[in-house]
Amino acid sequence: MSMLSFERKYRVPGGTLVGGNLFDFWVGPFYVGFFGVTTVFFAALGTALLAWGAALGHNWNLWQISIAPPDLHYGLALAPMREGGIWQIVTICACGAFISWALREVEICRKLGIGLHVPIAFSFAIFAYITLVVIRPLLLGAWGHGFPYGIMSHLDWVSNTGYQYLHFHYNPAHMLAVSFFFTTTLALALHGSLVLSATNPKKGEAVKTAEHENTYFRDTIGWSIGTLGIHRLGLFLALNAGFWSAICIVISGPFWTRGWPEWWSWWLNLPIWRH
Ligand code: 07D
Ligand code: 07D
Ligand code: U10
Repeated sequence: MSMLSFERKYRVPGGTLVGGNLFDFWVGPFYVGFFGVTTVFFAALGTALLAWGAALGHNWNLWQISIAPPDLHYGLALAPMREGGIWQIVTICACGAFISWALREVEICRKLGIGLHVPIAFSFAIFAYITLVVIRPLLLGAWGHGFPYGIMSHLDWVSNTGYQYLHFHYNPAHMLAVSFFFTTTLALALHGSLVLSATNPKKGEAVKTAEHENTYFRDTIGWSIGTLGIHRLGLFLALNAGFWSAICIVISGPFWTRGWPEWWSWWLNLPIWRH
C-alpha cells in the first residue's frame, strides 16, 4: 500500500502513553502501539470464548447464537464457565478491548497533535455499554441483569426489560435519549445535504462557499449556526443521545422499580391542583 506524503511526514516516533517506542510502529495502514496489542489480545480472547460458548450451544445459526449471563442466584459471584462464566470473561474482554481502542485513539491524536474529541466521543458509547453490563448489574446485585451476547437474544432482553417497567416510553430519560437520537439524524441530514448542495455542483458550475451555506439558513430560518458550530452541535447531540440512554437504563431498577407510567403521578400530585 502506498503511503500518502502526509503520512510519511507524521509517521514518526512519540506521543505514546505506555511502552515508549516498543510498539510505536504501523502494520500496513494500522497504527499498532501498546493499546493495539491489548486490543488484539482482548478481542481475540473474547471472540475465542464466544466461539467456545457457541460450540456448547444448540446450533451454529449466527442469529441464534447466544452467550447468556449467569443465573440471578449467582449474584455478584463468579459462575462456572458453562453457566455464565463465559459471559463474565467475555464482558471483561469487551471492556478491555473497547477501552484499549479508545486509548489507541488517544495515542494517534497525540501523534497528530489534534484534539481528543474522537476518543472522548467513543467513551460515551463505552459508558453506555458498561452501564448495561457492569454498573446496573452491580447496583441490582447480580450479573444476571446484564444482556446476553447474541444477535436476537439481546433484542429479547431489551423487550423483556422494557415491559418489566410496563411502558418504557414513559421513562423520561428514555424520552430525552430518543429525542436526541432523532435530532442527531435530523442534524446530520441537514448538514450532509447542505454541504453537498454547495460543494458538489453540476459539471461546469462553480463550487459555492461557506457564505452560501450560511445564507441558505439565514434565508430559511433567520439564523445560521455556522460551519464550525454545526459540528459542535452534532457532537453535542450525539453524546447526549448516548448519555441519556445510559441514564434511562441505570435508573430502571436501581432507582425506580415500578412501572414508568406511574412515575408521572408526581404531576397529578402537584399542590397547584388542590382547591
Ligand atoms: C453501523 C458500526 C458497525 C457495527 C456493527 C455491529 C457485532 C455483534 C456478535 C454474534 C450501529 C457489529 C456486531 C460485533 C456480533 C455476536 C455475539 C453501528 C455501526 C455492524 N448491540 N440492538 C444491532 C450490538 C445493545 C438493539 C445490530 C453491540 C443494547 C436493537 C448489531 C452492542 C441495546 C437493535 C448490534 C449492542 C441494543 C440492535 C446493528 C454492545 C440498546 C436492532 C447495530 C456491545 C443499545 C439491530 C438484530 C448497528 C438489529 C441491533 C450490536 C447493545 C438494542 C448486531 C455490538 C443491549 C433494538 N445491535 N443493543 O448498526 O438488527 O449499530 O438487531 O453494546 O434492531 Mg444491539
Ligand atoms: C450500548 C453500544 C455500545 C457499543 C460499543 C462498541 C464492537 C466492535 C467490530 C464492526 C448505546 C461495540 C463494538 C462490538 C465491532 C467491528 C469490526 C450504545 C451501546 C461500546 N427505544 N430501550 C434505548 C428507542 C422501546 C429499552 C436506547 C426508540 C420500547 C431498554 C435508545 C424506540 C421498549 C433499553 C432507545 C424505543 C424499550 C432501551 C438505545 C421506539 C421495549 C436500553 C441506544 C421508536 C419494549 C437502551 C443504554 C443506546 C439503553 C434503550 C431508543 C422503544 C426498552 C435511546 C427510538 C418501548 C430496556 N432505546 N425501548 O443506548 O438505554 O445506545 O441502553 O419505539 O437498555 Mg428503547
Ligand atoms: C469521518 C469524517 C471525515 C472523514 C472520514 C470519516 C467520520 C472529516 C476525512 C470516517 C468515516 C468513514 C470512513 C465512513 C464509514 C464508517 C462507518 C459507517 C462507521 C463504522 C465502521 C466500520 C463498520 C468499520 C469497522 C472496522 C474496523 C474497526 C477495523 C477493523 C480493524 C482490525 C481488525 C485491526 C485493528 C488494528 C489493531 C487493533 C492494531 C494493529 C494490529 C494489527 C494490524 C494486527 C497485528 C497484531 C499485532 C502486531 C500485535 C500482536 C498481537 C498480540 C501479541 C496478541 C495475540 C493474542 C492472541 C490470543 C493470539 O468526519 O471527514 O474524511 O473519513
